[in-house]
Amino acid sequence: MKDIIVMGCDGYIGHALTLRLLEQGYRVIGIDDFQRRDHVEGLGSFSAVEIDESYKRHDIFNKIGDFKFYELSIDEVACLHFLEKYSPIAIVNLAQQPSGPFSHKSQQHAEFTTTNNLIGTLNVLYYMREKAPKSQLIQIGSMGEYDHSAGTTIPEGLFDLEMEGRSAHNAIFPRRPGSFYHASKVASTYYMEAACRWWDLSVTDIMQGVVYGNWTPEIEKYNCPTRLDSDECFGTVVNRFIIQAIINEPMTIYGKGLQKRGYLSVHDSVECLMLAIKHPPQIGEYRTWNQLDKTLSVVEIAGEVARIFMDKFGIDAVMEYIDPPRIEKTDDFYYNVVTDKLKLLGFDPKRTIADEVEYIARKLWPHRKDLFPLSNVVKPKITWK
Ligand code: USQ
Repeated sequence: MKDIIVMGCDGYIGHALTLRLLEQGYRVIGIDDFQRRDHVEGLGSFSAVEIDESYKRHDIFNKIGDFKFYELSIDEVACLHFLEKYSPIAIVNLAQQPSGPFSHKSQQHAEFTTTNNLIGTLNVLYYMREKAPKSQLIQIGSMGEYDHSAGTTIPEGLFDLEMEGRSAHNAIFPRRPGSFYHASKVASTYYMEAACRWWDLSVTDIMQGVVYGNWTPEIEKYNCPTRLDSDECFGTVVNRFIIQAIINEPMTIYGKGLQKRGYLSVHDSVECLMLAIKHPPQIGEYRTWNQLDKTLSVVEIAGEVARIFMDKFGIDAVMEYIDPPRIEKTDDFYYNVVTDKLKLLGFDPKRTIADEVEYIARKLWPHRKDLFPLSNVVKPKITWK
């Protein structure tokens, strides 16, 4: 049986990945400190889709396959070193604090994000060097490490730089993080690339776009949903707009809403991670994939959510343009991302925004009254200033 360590197995993507891995016969060694549950509760929010307590999830996992769980924070020194009895073919790091707005809430939040994410990365790298040098690290980086509005095509991580008639091969494409959270991802990139050169480790650094949705076949089969947040920190924009429409709040478009990002469903995100597990890098290789399905502006997303609500349910989802709480370009800009590597491995996205809007709305509409308290948390209050 092949072992996979999933760091952050209780999170939004980690839960869905754990289900798929168990379903496909991998042994999953799950690690989590439940910080996502705590942080969302600390904001006065909750998952719009009701999720099981962790012990109940673990019961389900153990019925599907072989699941071991360790309650651990990834920034605890040498947190992984006792895992000697396992021989992971991959370690998937989904345990980073994932929110830009959360990292800008206060200096303490910026410090927490930096410590959790960077010391966490260092811990995995040292664990691999000592105990699992032939394993691969699959790190969830972010498309937001790059300058979204750079005005040039964004390659997959590395590119050839030409200056004054000379060229440098495999340079790391310039970074310009959009938040302290994204800056922690940028720093992780440099730590990992260096560790591959120094210690012959293997890393797939995934520059992932914004993830949305709630459906995977395993979630449906085992009736074991992943979370769906809508607060300003942990709700990503598509999920927020769906919940805002359900609770009769306007969809909050930041600034002009013309800013573009890459998007993909949680189903397709998990599918990409499975491709990384099944197609590992060479020993000593640091590689980057740009992981997204479609590029869209915020206004296009709001339009798509409104269209489905009107066509399928006859509901008028309202849009509101508000002062941008973040420092980001919200005008139109050139945004072209190379996404060849996953396509070459057969990545074939399955779930669209329209699919997920309809699926989530059908599921939540009968209980919408229980979601009304979320109107207290869907308006943005945190700013970058
Ligand atoms: N936005 C709105 N209205 C809202 C919420 C967001 O207009 O109510 C806008 C934001 O200003 C931004 C875009 O929608 O331009 C995406 O925002 P988001 O909150 O959905 O996503 P973001 O903060 O970029 O972060 C999310 C995940 C993060 C991941 C990142 C990928 O939280 O973990 O790294 O997506 S990326 O955006 O490509 O950097």
